[in-house]
Amino acid sequence: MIDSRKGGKPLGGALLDVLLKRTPDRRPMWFMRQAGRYLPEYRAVRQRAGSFVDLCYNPELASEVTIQPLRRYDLDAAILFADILVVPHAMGLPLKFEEGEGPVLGTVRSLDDLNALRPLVGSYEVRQVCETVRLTRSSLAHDKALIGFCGGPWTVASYMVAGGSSDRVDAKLAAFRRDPWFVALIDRLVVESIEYLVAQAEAGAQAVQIFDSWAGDLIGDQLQEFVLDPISRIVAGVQARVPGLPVIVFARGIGSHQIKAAALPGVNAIGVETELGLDEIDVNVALQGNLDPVALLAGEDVARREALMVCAKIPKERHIFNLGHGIRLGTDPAVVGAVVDAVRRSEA
Ligand code: 1CP
Repeated sequence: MIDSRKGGKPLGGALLDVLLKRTPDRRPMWFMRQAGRYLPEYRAVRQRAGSFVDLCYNPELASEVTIQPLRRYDLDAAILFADILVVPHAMGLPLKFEEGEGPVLGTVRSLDDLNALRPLVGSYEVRQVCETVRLTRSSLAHDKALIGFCGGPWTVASYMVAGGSSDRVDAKLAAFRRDPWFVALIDRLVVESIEYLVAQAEAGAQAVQIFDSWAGDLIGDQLQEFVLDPISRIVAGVQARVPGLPVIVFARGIGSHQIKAAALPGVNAIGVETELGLDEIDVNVALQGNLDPVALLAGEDVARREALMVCAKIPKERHIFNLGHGIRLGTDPAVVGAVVDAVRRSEA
């Protein structure tokens, strides 16, 4: 899949070029949370779908919102529209999103809770998500990459322990104590995440990103054991079954430890948080990031200036332009467009 060619160009365009260390014809660019409530066309589809969860499992509508940002902007990649909490949901935990309050998820706080979960393979949820991947791939232009994703085990576990968004203190406590149920939960999430990413790749995702948004909670042995080792096992497990599948690791907030994330075998790029300059780390893989999403709230002039400063730090051969975290609610779509145009013009 990743090497098939059409029109003389490799499938997947500039994004896959940078991930696979080929020379891209332009700086690849996409935005975390590029589909979402800041776009009026997203809000319209979301209303038709009913709830956010209904939208995630409606392949026609999920595929539509996956593609919407590429209709508006000259981007290089679409990211599958789903959520990191699809994994625990597909394992049997109830999930809903309360308006304005974020996710409400069933909890896992013991070995009994963990053992009650089912494997996600073959679940309704995963079948629907994979159908979204197939539909989206079949309607995307050949030079646009389709990115699949899952959450990092630490981040997903933190939601499972708390039953939703939290300060992650209960998960941290379990990590410090190495509670056997928590260690087993992380191991289980490694296994299920491998299955989930392999299913997405087989359905047509050409690269995958692991979102460990709360990785910066941990340091030292805990960072190694609950963030870096599990991610490393996922990368190895996925690439054993889908050889050469490019992987982007977004372990947000780990600062100088990004060097360790970049050195994990099989990793093709790391996503870097806004707080760390792209010229402050010396690694052998591509860097993705890291415009501050807050800069997009500051108007077109500021956003353009900051975006060009990010690009000035790194050549396009090693860079995937993105934000340091997701687009914020309240972002003006015109400002996103101004950033895309500025990055494109700077290379002309
Ligand atoms: O319709 C809506 O308004 C719901 C808002 C929304 C959206 C658009 C949520 C709720 N999730 C998503 C989609 C989503 N989530 C995508 C796909 C589309 C894209 O990027 O364009 C992805 C990759 C995610 C990943 C995700 N979900 C993360 C990791 C990335 C990050 O932002 O740190 C996390 C932590 C979640 C959990 C989540 N999903 C949604 C909410 C409100 C939350 C909780 C966030 C928190 O605890 O702060």
